[in-house]
Amino acid sequence: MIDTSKFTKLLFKKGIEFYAGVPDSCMNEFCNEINNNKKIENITSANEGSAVSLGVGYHLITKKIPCIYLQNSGMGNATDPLTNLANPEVYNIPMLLMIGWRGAPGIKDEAQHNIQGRTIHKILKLYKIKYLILKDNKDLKKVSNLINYAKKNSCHVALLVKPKTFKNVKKKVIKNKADQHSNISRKDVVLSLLNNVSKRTKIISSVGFNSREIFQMRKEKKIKNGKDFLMVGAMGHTAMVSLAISKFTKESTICVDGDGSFIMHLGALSLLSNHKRNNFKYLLIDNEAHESIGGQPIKFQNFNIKKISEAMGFKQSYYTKSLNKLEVLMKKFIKSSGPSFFHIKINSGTLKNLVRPKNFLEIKKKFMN
Ligand SMILES: Cc1ncc(C[n+]2csc(CCOP(=O)(O)OP(=O)(O)O)c2C)c(N)n1
Repeated sequence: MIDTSKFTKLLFKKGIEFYAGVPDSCMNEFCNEINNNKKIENITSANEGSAVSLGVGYHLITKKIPCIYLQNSGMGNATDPLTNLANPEVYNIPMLLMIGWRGAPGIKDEAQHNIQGRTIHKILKLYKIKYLILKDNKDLKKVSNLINYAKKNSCHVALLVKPKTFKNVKKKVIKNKADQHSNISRKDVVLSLLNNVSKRTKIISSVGFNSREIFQMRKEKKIKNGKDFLMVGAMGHTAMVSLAISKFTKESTICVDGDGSFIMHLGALSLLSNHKRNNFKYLLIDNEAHESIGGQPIKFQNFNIKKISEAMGFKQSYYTKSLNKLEVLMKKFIKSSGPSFFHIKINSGTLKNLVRPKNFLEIKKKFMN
């Protein structure tokens, strides 16, 4: 294991003072450490491509090396600015990439991580990015050399981080801000949704706790209303899967998204202005965090979601953070002629012994029948 504090001190000493990325469970302790340190600038970005681009801008104006962190599932998002802009054959922008290695060979993980898990190190090789697999404190010297190499050659270098590489670091912010604002749990939302939709309603839910709680509550409570398509990957794409479904069915189609997933490809929702489907509903479950990968905060400061939803072409927009209003508003939202948007603030936490959907082909078959 790596001493997280020693590791971040080393990066700082090497002149790496700017951090941007999308958090990952393999990097949770590292994110806690940089968030706890007020001297460090850390931007939780909407997606991994945005993080790389922030790094490009940072280097252009400061000449310093940024650190960009991501889960390997986000490599696709990062690839465009990495290969087509920052690459040594184009603008040659030095960068330290820290990549959470889900599905690494020899470590049992969920099926959706298999392909990236098997190939990420090969992709780095093909991109000619020198990398190191972080294991323990003995690697700190090698990390230092790798950063020197990036500086000398003005190129990208990468650290591959398997689960449980970093030692535990406590978050300084003990309570999620959302806790102070809402008395609604995700379970309240899921049950209210499943109990009120019609039998044939299509429900498409985002990767993270939303899909897992829907899967679990439907099983436990034996709820037959609605048909679910559970996204276990493709974070940020829930809305577009849903929009296409709503276009080719008359049934009510409800996209259930997390706040992290909502911002990841927010621009895509602007398509709604050209494809106004009155059966399209968007339910935003907002806990102000990437909760399912460790709870790193998401801050929507001065970001008026209601106004944005209206500008995007939603005809109806609802909001609540109060359990008393949830059921009434959920019924209105479900009955409304859309496109409709329902923004629900929830508190943090999830179900006990939360299970994971596994039988994907069965899920697809049930949804399509
Ligand atoms: C492209 C991509 N980047 C990162 C991840 C890792 N990841 C899985 S779930 C998640 C957090 C999702 O946040 P949110 O939508 O708010 O849902 P919550 O975790 O709070 O349930 C992240 C970052 C991923 N699966 N895909």
